[in-house]
Amino acid sequence: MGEAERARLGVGMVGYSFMGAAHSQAWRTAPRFFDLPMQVRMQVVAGRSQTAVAAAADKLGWEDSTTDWRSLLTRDDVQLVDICTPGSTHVEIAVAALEAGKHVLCEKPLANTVAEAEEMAAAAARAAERGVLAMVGFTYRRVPAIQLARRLVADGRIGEVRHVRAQYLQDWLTDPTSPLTWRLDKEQAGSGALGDIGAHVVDLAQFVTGESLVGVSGIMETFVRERPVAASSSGLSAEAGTGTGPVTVDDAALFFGRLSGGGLASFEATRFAAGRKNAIRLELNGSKGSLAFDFEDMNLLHFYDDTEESTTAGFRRIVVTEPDHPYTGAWWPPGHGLGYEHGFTHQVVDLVEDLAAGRQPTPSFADGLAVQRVLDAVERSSEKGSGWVTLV
Ligand code: SOE
Repeated sequence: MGEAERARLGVGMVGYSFMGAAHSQAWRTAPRFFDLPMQVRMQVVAGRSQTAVAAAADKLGWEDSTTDWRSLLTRDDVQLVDICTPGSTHVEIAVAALEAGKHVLCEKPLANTVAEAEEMAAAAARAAERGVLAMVGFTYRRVPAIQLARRLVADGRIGEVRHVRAQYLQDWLTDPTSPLTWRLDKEQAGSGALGDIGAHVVDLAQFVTGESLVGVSGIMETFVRERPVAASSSGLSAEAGTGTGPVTVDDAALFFGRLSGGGLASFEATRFAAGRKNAIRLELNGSKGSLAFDFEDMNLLHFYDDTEESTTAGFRRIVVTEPDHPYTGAWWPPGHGLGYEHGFTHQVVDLVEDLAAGRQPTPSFADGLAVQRVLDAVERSSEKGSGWVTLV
């Protein structure tokens, strides 16, 4: 498509730390590797400190910077607001942006509470009537092997889903002297491992199966309840200041649930799995076969076809880098794998294509709200001694 025919998509991003950097590389890279139907402009980034946000703009490739995120809402050169800030700020920024007629991409989890997520989903539904669209950033959906897994499930290759086994394992908090960053503060993060990483595996389980959780039972724990306060932080790391403060979120959450198709699902989210850096493990067992994935080996999908002759049947290791695999044709020759950042890039590609077509991008804010309801149900279950909590 020629330059003149492509509508302009000016992006204003709020936040520029870990997620902001990941989103920036995606906005920068997507138009260079994919033929996008809109002209993406990295217009402006907003942050709290003038010097820091100006330096971030320079480093990450934004044309302008500001300390006032509200100024994005009145700028004619901004058509989309990308929210990369802690969960406590999502509702205010997203609702204001949608009401100002700006499309929104919002980092996960959608919000810190169900009430906030409901407000955001309602604002998104109203905005959609005016052609203003919103998406929540569950990026791991855009990993090629995950897309392939969903396709195989939808094509009936594993039959009826009996089990989903989902784990998100990290270890960046095993050191008890690791300081209190915002992710350990309920006011800012809403919850701990549950919302930060458990939200991803809830979304993945529902996305890959095409089903939803109808009830859950959970248990949560905070292993280290007091930590040094942070003098400064960047992404997941921080410098300790003087004194200590309470950890107000969970360090780990375990839960299980029933899927709408009748299958059973189990989940584990922890930042205390020593040696597991960013292991997202998803295994599905169906009436005709199984699928297994681990993000620490993200270019592979394991497929077991139970309809094959038993003497030669076995897990097949699919290297998901062929030109016909989802997204991979735009990148490198087969076998030259992709990494963490590509999920963010694919998210931009899909979002821009949907915006250009006037289509609702997925996951929508309604999908984000559905995940939020699961997180809330797990917390309520844990509070009442792991009792069953019904959803829907
Ligand atoms: C920290 O646990 C974190 O950065 C999450 O917040 C992200 O969503 C995940 O992609 C990586 O880990």
